[in-house]
Amino acid sequence: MPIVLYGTITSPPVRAVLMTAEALGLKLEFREVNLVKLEHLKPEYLKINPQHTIPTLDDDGVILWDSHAIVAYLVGKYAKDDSLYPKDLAKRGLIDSRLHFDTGYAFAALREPVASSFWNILFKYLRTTINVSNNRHLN
Ligand SMILES: N[C@@H](CCC(=O)N[C@@H](CS)C(=O)NCC(=O)O)C(=O)O
Repeated sequence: MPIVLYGTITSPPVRAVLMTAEALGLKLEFREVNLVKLEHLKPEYLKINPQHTIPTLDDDGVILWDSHAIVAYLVGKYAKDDSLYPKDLAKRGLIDSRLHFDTGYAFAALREPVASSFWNILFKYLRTTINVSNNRHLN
């Protein structure tokens, strides 16, 4: 069974998973989820990830989302040694603190302005498209 990663290449959390897979020498089957086409809100995607975020991993039925959980899982399962995610609790604690900093502060700070302008642009586009198609009979 291939290890399947759902996402889109421009997403920073998806790239974190791709970089981790590369560091591990792991081949992933990439399945595009296009946010602009709202593919992350389709029922079949919501069935595997009700939080409708990317990335989502499917490793032979083990389904995980949130890039931080995914990278820790991949390293725990497939790394040949513990250099990327040490068993030593002090070293691991330092890595965990950085991962949580990313979740709580770094990516959160990036996500808010990007998400709000993304949705603004999308809704403007949808409104224009709907107006154009509603008014088509007037032309
Ligand atoms: N903490 C999550 C953040 C994932 C996230 O917010 N991804 C964005 C794309 S970069 C997304 O899926 N946005 C669509 C949505 O939230 O509906 C992770 O690290 O995986």
